[in-house]
Amino acid sequence: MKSFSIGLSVRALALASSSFFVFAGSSAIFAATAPSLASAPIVLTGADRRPALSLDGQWASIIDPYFSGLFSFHHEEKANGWFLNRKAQPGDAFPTEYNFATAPKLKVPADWNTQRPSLLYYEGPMWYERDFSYEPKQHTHIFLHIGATNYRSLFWVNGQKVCEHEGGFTSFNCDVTAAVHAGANFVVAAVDNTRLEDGVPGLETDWWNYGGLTRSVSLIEVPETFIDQYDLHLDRGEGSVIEGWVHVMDGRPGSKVEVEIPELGVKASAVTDASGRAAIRFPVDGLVRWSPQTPKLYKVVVRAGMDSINELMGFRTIETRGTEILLNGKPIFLRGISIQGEAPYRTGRANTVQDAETLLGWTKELGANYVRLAHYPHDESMLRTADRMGLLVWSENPVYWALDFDNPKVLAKAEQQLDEEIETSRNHASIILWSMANETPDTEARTKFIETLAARARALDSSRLITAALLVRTDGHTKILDDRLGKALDVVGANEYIGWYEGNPASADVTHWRIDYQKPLIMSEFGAAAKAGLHGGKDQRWTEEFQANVYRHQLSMLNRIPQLRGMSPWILMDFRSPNRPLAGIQDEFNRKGLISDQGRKKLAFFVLQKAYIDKSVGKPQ
Ligand code: GCB
Repeated sequence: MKSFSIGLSVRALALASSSFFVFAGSSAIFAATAPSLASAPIVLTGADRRPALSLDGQWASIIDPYFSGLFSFHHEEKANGWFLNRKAQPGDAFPTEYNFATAPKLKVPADWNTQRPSLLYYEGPMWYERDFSYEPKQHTHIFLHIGATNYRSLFWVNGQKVCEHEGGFTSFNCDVTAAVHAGANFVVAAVDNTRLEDGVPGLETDWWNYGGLTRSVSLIEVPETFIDQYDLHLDRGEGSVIEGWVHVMDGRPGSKVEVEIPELGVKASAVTDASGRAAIRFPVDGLVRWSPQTPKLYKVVVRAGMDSINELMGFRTIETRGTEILLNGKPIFLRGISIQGEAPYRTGRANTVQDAETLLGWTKELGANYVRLAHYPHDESMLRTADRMGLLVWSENPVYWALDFDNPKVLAKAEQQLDEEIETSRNHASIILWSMANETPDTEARTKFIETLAARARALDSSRLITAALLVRTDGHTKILDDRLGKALDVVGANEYIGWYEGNPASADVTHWRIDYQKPLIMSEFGAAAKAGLHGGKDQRWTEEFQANVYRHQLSMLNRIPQLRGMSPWILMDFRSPNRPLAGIQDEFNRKGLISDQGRKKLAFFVLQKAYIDKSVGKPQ
């Protein structure tokens, strides 16, 4: 059996030059531990469609602010760290100062912050441990699949290090084949949500830094030769042609790959090339194109040797023509809303199908056809639900505000997260836009940094549009969008807060816009804060009336921008943010939601709903 090396993975091939920085950049904390079977984690497209042994549930947990479970008093990495899950023995000549068996539990998947009051503000390392029993089969690879863990993490199985990862919002898979054995096993994770100057995102964000194993964890078993990634989408040309590729890991060149759509009666086959990739292209008759009106999903079976995946996919095209956005060849206006990955009602990180159904259900009720999933890749269940409900999606890389744009290590981290985002979610019909960044400063270093990301996203996926949420300048009553990054984008996004951070609601009436790019424009943010239930005059800040007033003036201003092709006001639901301490009003929540964190709709919800349902805002052309 061929060894399972990073050099063979699709992502790793692209990343070969930068992966050094990812791990080298993680400083001493991520130095190698012994014994180690660690290899770089890989992406498995459609991992959630594979049979899996769930490891969700209660995990033992130990808070370790000084990381003494991994480092000695002279800050050397311990060979007998807590990853050994040692049980003290009678007669031991030394004390064992931890015991996972008696440690308090934390739920997985979940952030730790909302599970215990003492953890609300915790930023630092946390240990997790879980026992599981397993019967490995011959000729299989076993992966530990982690939906997401914020921000850095190390994993050990039966005391052997299996992988490490940086980045809080993407899924990854660690090869644990050599570490798992028949019978009783245990997995230990050390998760550290310390914010880093050279992190992505960096030190400042306007959301809560939820730590932990925030998305589902499972074991996935695949044959020795298996499909790791695939990309199937509708060709933009005439007629209905599905094109893409399937990549087979550890297979011989010339291995057969099959793609079948039973409902359409089509089955296509191809063979892999030297890199393990098989190019796919086949015509389909009678295809119902995926759209918000007809979110048709087809069962798609992808096969290679002993391996097969049952996907559920929609097929549509997305492109621009001048200042228009065309969905399936027809101009569309994106009536949207921004959403943070905050769980409705219970707060904390959203990660269940029910969270997705609530958030996207409200979005549908608003009359929207589109969502901006800010400011990082959301849970897979949001994307599956958007596919099913017929909501178009803007998916975002967490390049937020100010990063250390001159630092090549930071670029490598942003590239790694972008790769993981695209390679994991590239088969969702709902996603039409890859957003590279949000509100970054217009400097040369920033522009070069994000242009590199945009080129990379295009190389990985040429079937979608590239965007970013840009800052705008003000000159008297004119708002100017001339950020140099605009050149690298297919669709320009702009954030503005007229009536909230500047001027009053009526300031929008006298505002003119100068957009220096002949490209479609999405107003990716505007809004105002209100505490649900607080009423007063329309000029009284924090009241529902004030917020609704900002929306009214904004909507009529937006209608005066000829190239506006969409909007995603800020934001669907209130979300936790430590930057928002105003007692009695904010109480550490960003209150710009149209709905409170407890599900209470504010007046502005109905203002926007009316505009969306009446289609009184935005025209496709
Ligand atoms: C912004 C940011 C967003 C903030 C929002 C606000 O421009 O993009 O992350 O939460 O403003 O509420 O200030």
